Amino acid sequence: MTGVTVAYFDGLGKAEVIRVLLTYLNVEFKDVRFEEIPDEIRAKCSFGQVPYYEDSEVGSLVETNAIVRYIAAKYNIAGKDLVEKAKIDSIYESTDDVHVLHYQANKKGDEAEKERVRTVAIPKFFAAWEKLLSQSSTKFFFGDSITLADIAVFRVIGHVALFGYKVSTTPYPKLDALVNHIGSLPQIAKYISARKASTF
Ligand SMILES: N[C@@H](CCC(=O)N[C@@H](CS)C(=O)NCC(=O)O)C(=O)O
Repeated sequence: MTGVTVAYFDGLGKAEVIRVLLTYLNVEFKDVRFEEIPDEIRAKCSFGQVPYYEDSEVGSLVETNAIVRYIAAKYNIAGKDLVEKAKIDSIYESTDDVHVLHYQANKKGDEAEKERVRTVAIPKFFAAWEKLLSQSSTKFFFGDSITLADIAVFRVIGHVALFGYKVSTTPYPKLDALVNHIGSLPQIAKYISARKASTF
């Protein structure tokens, strides 16, 4: 087993955080996409679900958050010590909350609920991230380089914006600067501009 593979449905969904993370890290990966989970991939998915990840070290790995934590740890962007790791993990989980908020609101299809998510629920997370960034002496959540926290926040803001939850970062200057910084990294800018439209 050589190289890195990410396998998922042909959309952003749960795999996109993994793809964006690997892109940031300049890790080349085979981006396998399908309409139905192929039998040979399902057979390697312990719980019958994707995203599916593999590399020569871990072999097969499933569960989005486990994959993300593994990659972040492997490439040293998970935090420098126990406390920083926990804080980064906490921010990562908050991005999952935002992902779930937009997903559930769209699934429910209730316009008032969508409006509440767009104007109240998501901005609360933006304000919280801004506050955390304000406590940092750098433009990143922790230390003087990008960690999983920065990438995960960048990813989810761009992700929900594609599905009806475009919330401006302008009122949050540190968050705005972070998102612009990551978005202008050559590998990320290239990936985002080439990313094909997705319905989920
Ligand atoms: N907790 C899992 C959930 C994975 C999951 O629900 N995957 C869905 C797609 S988003 C799936 O594989 N559905 C197809 C199936 O269950 O057959 C994770 O985060 O990876």
